[in-house]
Amino acid sequence: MGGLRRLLIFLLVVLKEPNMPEADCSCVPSSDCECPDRGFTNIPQDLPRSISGLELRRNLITTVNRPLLARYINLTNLGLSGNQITKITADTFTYLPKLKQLDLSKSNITEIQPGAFQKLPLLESLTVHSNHITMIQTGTFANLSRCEFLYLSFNKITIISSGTFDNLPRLKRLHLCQNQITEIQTGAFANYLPQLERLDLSSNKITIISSGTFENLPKLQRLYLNKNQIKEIQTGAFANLPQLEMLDLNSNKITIISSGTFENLPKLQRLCLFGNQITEIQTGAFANLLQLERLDLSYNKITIIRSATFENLPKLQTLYLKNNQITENQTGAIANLPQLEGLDLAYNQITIISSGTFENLPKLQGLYLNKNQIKEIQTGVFASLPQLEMLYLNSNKITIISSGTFDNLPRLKRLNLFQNQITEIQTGAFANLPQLERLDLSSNKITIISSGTFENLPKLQWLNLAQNQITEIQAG
Ligand SMILES: *[C@@H]1O[C@H](CO)[C@@H](O)[C@H](O)[C@H]1NC(C)=O
Ligand SMILES: *[C@@H]1O[C@H](CO)[C@@H](O)[C@H](O)[C@H]1NC(C)=O
Ligand SMILES: *[C@@H]1O[C@H](CO)[C@@H](O)[C@H](O)[C@H]1NC(C)=O
Ligand SMILES: CC(=O)N[C@H]1CO[C@H](CO)[C@@H](O)[C@@H]1O
Repeated sequence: MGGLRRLLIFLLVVLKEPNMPEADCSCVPSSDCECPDRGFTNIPQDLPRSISGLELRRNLITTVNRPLLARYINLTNLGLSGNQITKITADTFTYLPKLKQLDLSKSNITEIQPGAFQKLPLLESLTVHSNHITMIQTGTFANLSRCEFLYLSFNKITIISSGTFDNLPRLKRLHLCQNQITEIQTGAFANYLPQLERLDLSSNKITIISSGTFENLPKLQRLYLNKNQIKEIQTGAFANLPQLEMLDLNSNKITIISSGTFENLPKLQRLCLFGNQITEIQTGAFANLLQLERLDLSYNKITIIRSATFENLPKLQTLYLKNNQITENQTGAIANLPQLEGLDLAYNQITIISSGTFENLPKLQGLYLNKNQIKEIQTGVFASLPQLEMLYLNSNKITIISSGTFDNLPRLKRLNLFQNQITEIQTGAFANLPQLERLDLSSNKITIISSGTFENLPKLQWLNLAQNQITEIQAG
């Protein structure tokens, strides 16, 4: 090892080009020069011509142009992040035909002239995030036939004109988040982005998604539209995205989910709609999402769940409906979901749980009904939940626990009933819960604990009866 090392050092000395002051950079000829944080105001002109990498991040460089780069024709990596370059003119990089990675982030750039990146046939990654770019002129990214990664986040772009991203045959990721985009022109992404897998448009000011916007993106897997101001999604907006797995529409201003909105998304696994203003979900809105595993509708203004709303979702595992205004249920609204494991209905206005509400949920493990207005639980409501382990009914208005309410829950481990108005627990109410470990009945109005109330709970580890009005505990 030591011998090899000595040989390498010897070679480095031999290979070192003559008369190279190296401007404080640490260089390996034919390889890389590392010159971050050196206070350079210009691109140094005294480094080995043979280098393939030049890292100049966090200097004070204001100008980059063709003559200044002409010396380093073998560069494959050029890092100019964190400088003070304001403008990239046409042909700046045309003497760097081998360039694969170009980083121009955090450099105060306001303008990129069309042609700036032309004649970079091998460029794979172009990083321009965190600048002050307001506009992308058509043709700016033309001829980047090998480009796979294009990062334009954290700029001030307002419009995506049609043609902007035409003809990027290898592009896999396009990041446009944290800009000020209000408008996406028709065809902006439509003309030949055959490899695009990820498109991030989050944290912008988009108000409408027109039909056809995401047409012709045969490989798109993830589409981020969260944190915009989307009010309207036109029919067909997401049509023809055969590979889409994740669609994030969180934190927008959507009020209605029309039927057909998510049609033709055969691979969709995750659909995020939390933090909108949805009051209505039309029947069939989620129809035919055969691969959907996770649907988040929490923090909306939904008042009613119509039956058949969640029909035909054979793979759905988690359904979040918390923090809505659901008062009414229709029998069967959340029934028949063979893979559902988690159902969160907390923080709603539900008053009655009718029998049949949770029918045919053979895999349900967690059911959250806390912070509602539940007064009545009809018998048999929880009767067909063979896998249920957690049942949260706390912070409701339950007055009586009838016998039979929790029958047939062979896996239940945790039952939360605290902060209700329970005065009565009927005999046998907890009689068939062989796996119950935790039972919280605190903050109720229980006065009597009848003998046999907690009989037959072989796994019970923790029972909370604090803050009640218990005056009598019967023997046994
Ligand atoms: C650039 O690379 C080529 C091919 O490896 C080599 O022949 C040429 O000498 C290099 N140019 C410089 C200036 O080092
Ligand atoms: C960025 O450019 C603006 C003018 O466009 C200038 O006022 C500001 O000082 C520059 N910031 C840096 C860090 O160079
Ligand atoms: C670059 O793209 C433009 C416009 O798409 C085209 O006219 C031109 O022929 C291309 N040049 C090269 C070298 O591919
Ligand atoms: C609270 C409430 O509206 N519950 C309803 C649930 O669904 C059944 C059947 O449609 C109604 O009878 C309940 O009134």
